[in-house]
Amino acid sequence: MKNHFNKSIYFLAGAIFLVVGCSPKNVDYLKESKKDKDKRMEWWRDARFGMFIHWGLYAVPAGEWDGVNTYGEWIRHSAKIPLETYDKFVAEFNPTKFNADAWVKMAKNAGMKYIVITSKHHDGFGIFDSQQTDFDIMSTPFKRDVLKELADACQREGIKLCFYHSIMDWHHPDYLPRRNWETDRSTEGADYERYVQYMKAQLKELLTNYGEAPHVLWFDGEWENTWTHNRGVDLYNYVRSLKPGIIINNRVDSGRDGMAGMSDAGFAGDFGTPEQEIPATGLPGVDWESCMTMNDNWGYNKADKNFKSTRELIRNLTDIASKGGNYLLNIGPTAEGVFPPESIQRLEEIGDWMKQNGDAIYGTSASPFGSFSWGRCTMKRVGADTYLYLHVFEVPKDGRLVLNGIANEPMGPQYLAFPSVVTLPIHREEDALVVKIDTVLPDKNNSVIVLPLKGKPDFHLSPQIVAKYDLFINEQQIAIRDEEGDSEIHYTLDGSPPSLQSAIYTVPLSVKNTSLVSARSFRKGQPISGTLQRTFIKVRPQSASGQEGFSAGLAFAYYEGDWDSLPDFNKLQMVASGITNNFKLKPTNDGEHYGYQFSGFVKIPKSGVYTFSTSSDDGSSLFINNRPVVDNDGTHGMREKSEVVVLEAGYHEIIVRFFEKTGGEGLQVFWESEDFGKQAIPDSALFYLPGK
Ligand code: FHN
Repeated sequence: MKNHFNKSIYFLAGAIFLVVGCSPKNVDYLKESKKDKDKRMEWWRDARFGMFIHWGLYAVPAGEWDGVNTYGEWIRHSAKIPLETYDKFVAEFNPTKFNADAWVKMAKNAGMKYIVITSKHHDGFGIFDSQQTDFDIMSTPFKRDVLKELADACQREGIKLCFYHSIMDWHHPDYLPRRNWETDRSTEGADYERYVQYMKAQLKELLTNYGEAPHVLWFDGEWENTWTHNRGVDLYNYVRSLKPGIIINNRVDSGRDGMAGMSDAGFAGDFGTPEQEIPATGLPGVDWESCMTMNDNWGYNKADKNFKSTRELIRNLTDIASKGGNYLLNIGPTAEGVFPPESIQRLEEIGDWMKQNGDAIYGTSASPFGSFSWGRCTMKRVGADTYLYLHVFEVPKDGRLVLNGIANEPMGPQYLAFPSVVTLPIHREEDALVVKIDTVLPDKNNSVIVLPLKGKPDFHLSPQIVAKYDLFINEQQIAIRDEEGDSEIHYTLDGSPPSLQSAIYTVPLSVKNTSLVSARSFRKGQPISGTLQRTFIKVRPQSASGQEGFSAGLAFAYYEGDWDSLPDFNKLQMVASGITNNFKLKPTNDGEHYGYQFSGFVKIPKSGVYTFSTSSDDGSSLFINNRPVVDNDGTHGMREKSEVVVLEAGYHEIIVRFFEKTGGEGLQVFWESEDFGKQAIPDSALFYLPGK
């Protein structure tokens, strides 16, 4: 019987690689030209829609352990299953109903153009035949290389197969750090560099043994402190050196902004990876892909029946495409190798919609119009013309779809799913094209109207009213900007519609009272844009504390317990307390099931408008002067929430509450104002009252 986690196998593999390992050619692929990158990314940008598959040993327990049934692919860590116990799943993993063609056809029929599957998740188990370890599918009763079968099926069906590969590895003896509860698992002899060589050796297998696949390498688990920017850049170049045309996500490097998924410039990776969320607006010139579950788990959980409706899934796809992103929708197959029936049903229903409306998704770009109250808009060039796709979710009360700032001559709009000689009525109102629709929509999920426009886009968006906040204390400076230029901006401050007779904008305005600013662009005496309105409200700041005798630091109270949301700490038995110099977490238990309440004063340097934010895993909340400001509660990955308050210069009471259930953990507290950008609240701004 193969000993499928023989340590010596790992060390031997690592040593061999170190001696004979191929050192990647010294090409810095990050210096690639825009033209070359655009060519490499073209198929991915056109695809817009892909299937994520999380499948591995964790499908065997199917989310349940020790009477708890809320786990997913993190079960080994979240349920603190010892390695030896978890490894027993190897002997049970026998997905006899697995059929690569069936999986690929379900993805294809749903309108998905690519599949990203977990070659190895955090548990370290490979669903492919690796020569680097026996902790893979060839040690199970199944003994088939799933990735090979999927690669062949994808080749047959014209679907691009991609691999998700976790940098974090809870199984390999050289991976560090260990799970914080694995105190009995020695780190003696562990060599992280040797682990990196092992990971590279596996990646070389994945990059060279599966034909054209993988078309994308989707890294994950890059957030632990052993993984660094330098390692990320090196790994990016290593992968590209083996498959230069491959696409790599931004989780290859260490610059990702939590679940928002984007990285600052200078970090490696071809696209951002928002997770379980959709950016509020498009990110012009930035490639990104929102990955989401269909229910609440990535890996199969037999009890998780909280599946999103087909309508929500179609509207997510539409919202994402209208902002220029890709949608990676997840399936968690069972240990038998089949998709959950709820997933199959949704894939079929999405596929029905895509068969009629796929043109409004594939190859489209973000429309410049943003979101509408009635739905979304995507856009693509078709020959010399421009096609707008109006995705109607709800019929406006007046039945009018108003598209401001379009100078193009329209051709006949039609429902994409029901092309007919009858076109929908359309007319021009100054700068706007107006499409009239009936009160009954042909598709309850999303009715798409194609609106062909002659020539290349000739749009003129409303001017931007530029000011950081909508609130002010005494006076608000307002700039009005027309990005397209070659126009005259007219504005009003009383909410009336701007006209040629209204004031012309020449220099920044200053308002001293609550004002409704309206702005519109004109050219040669005619309006060429819609009207943008923005209200600026004059408010009184919250008064500062009149107390004195402050000392530098924050008071903290530390608690332990198992919560799914922030508890009322005042009703709990405190485990420890003291003074700290910032919102630092120093749990004294296993780093899970604990909470903090930080309290003190924040010194506001200047009366004004401030944004406070918390970024936390799990939940957190922030109060100023005992009023709730940020509610970032719940069990989730690192997630940021923010809110605006208006404060007088001086000391204001601040309370931050935080709890960690299991898994990742972290708390950051930020502030920003008119005078400075978002930053962690510095120690120098935090105080407490001794003896209070
Ligand atoms: O920890 C993983 C999680 O299991 C899942 O794979 C998601 C999907 O993107 N990524 C990480 C959480 O951010």
